[in-house]
Amino acid sequence: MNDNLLNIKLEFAKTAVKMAGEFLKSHLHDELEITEKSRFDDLVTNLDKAVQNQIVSKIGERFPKDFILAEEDGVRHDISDGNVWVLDPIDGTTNFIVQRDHFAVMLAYYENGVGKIGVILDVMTDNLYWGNGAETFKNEIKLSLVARPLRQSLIGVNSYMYRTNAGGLLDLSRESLGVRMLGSAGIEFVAILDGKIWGYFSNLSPWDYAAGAILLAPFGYVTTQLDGSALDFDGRQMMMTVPEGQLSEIRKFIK
Ligand code: 2AM
Ligand code: CA
Ligand code: CA
Ligand code: CA
Repeated sequence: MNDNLLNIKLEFAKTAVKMAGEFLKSHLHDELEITEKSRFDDLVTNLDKAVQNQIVSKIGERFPKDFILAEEDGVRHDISDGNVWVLDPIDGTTNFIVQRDHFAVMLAYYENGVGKIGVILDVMTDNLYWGNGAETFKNEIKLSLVARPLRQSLIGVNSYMYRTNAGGLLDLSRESLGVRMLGSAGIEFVAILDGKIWGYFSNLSPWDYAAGAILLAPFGYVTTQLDGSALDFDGRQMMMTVPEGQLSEIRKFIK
């Protein structure tokens, strides 16, 4: 696709995500309708669905031939087939419900499985992270990032994987300064971009990592399964986002 149309789509994505953030902030003190999905700790609110519906309608109006893969209500399309928007309307729903903080709106755009646009909004700080896979910006500032050695870093982990040493994560963590668990994949990805954590290990669905993978790519980060193979952008999988240059260190522990 030509660059001009991609730029139009990038601006569209930034605007749609920013409007979703304003919408959420304007409803921050509403009483939420909370529904259980697979379990008591897998929740969705009326506002997750409202944001998804708003962004899905906007994509449909503006780019009617494009497809959508989104978390709620079974909006599914194969990432490898054509122009696909990937949406997580509220990432960190539990944080949203309990803390009213540390949640994100995430939108990505892929063409035949190749990441072209990633946008993550940290709603309560108003920081918008966006990029095209070659460059990443935080608001108007172009980011640069050089990963520290693991022994001088913190790592973001999924609590279940950490306590069960899934894939060797507990062993790897002993080579770091410690672990952090933020409760939102999006907030973990932007914490890497801000240099606060070195990498992230979790068990995620495609809408959880689609935007973050694109935003980290310019800095030599890879987002893969624990064994280094490609994520399938289909079901939930154990994954990692780590500096490619340090893979040999990681391989001593993560399998
Ligand atoms: P979500 O809030 O959009 O569901 C921490 O729980 C992170 O893992 C969040 O980014 C959350 O995204 C994601 N996650 C993925 N699958 C989940 C599940 N079944 N239950 C809770 N969180 C899940
Ligand atoms: Ca969810
Ligand atoms: Ca999510
Ligand atoms: Ca979500």
